[in-house]
Amino acid sequence: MVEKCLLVKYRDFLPVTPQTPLITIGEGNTPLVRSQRLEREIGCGELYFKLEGCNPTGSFKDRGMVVAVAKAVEAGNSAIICASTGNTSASAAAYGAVCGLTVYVVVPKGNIALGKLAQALVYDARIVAIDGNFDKALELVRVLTQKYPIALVNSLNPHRIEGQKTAAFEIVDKLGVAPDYLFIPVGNAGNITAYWRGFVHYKQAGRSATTPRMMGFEAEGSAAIVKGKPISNPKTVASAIRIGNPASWEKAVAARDESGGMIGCVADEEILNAYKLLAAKEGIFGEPASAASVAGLLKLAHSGHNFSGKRVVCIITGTGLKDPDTAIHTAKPPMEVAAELGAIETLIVQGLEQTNRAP
Ligand code: AN7
Repeated sequence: MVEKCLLVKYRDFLPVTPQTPLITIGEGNTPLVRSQRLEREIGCGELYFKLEGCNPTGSFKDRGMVVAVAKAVEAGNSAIICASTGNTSASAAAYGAVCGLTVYVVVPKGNIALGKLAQALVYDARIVAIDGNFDKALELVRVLTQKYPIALVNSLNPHRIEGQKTAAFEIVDKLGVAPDYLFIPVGNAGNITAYWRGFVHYKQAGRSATTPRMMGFEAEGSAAIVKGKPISNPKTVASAIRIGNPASWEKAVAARDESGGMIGCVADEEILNAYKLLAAKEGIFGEPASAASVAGLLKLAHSGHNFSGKRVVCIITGTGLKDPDTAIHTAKPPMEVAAELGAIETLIVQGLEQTNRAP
């Protein structure tokens, strides 16, 4: 049986009308996997990872983009535009391609992960690389969409938030209840806004009795919400969340306060540590920005926060394959030897001895 597409499955909760084209490239229905090792180490009741990197373009953006693009087509638009740190542009380019739209993406020059640029290129978007950061790109794109008949598909577009809230529905549908805590990276703050809306709507519809505490994490060098002021030159290794003036700032703060959660920040070192742990201990290769959710959980657990008996979900927002540079620069290089049995055997014997010595 073919799975129902996102627009059909959650139709009652989405702005889908009889005129909305029911497009799909297989978005949504992503795995919610139980932790194999970190759950025990942290001492929480149940720990799950929501693998949003399993969406067709490799990030959660596809959930919102399918709705935003379908609505743009319904409204008669023939072009869409976004500013992006990379994932939004890849997603816009893919859904725009399916619908035969002209897609413009404005990105910070030299500052988006290689895999994301590769995607936008192959999906045939018109890529404009500016000498400025994401915040500047978004500012320019907002002005352009007021002057020209081009649909804005950043998360300022309310259809994006509507689509992205379906991830919260899937979590409740799979667990049978809402989790106690939801850990999520925060960049432009659209996704934390969307999840909160999803959990609230499901509670209102009688599908869950509770809502989770929303635990958002910014990167320390880009932590505008935590610091309480925009950051003109945001910095972090996690290029996806290198954003200094989040567009959904107030909505994220409302999600935090209404849910009894928090918005904190994690240093690059903590992000990279979580990025490697997630891969080496759980077999999950998320991109650095995605690891901010896990880094936030580890930070709280290490500072004595008690998660025992609690059900915790971490959102892994995008796949690590998008950012090969960070992977190669932070991991151990391959062992290079001659193409001879003896040379490889020596390495294997050394490795076995180390394993046997390990406690
Ligand atoms: C992997 O693509 O902003 O807080 O332009 O790609 O909703 O912005 C990406 C953001 C987290 C933060 N994880 O989500 C873009 C863009 C990944 C991301 C975020 C992004 P928001």
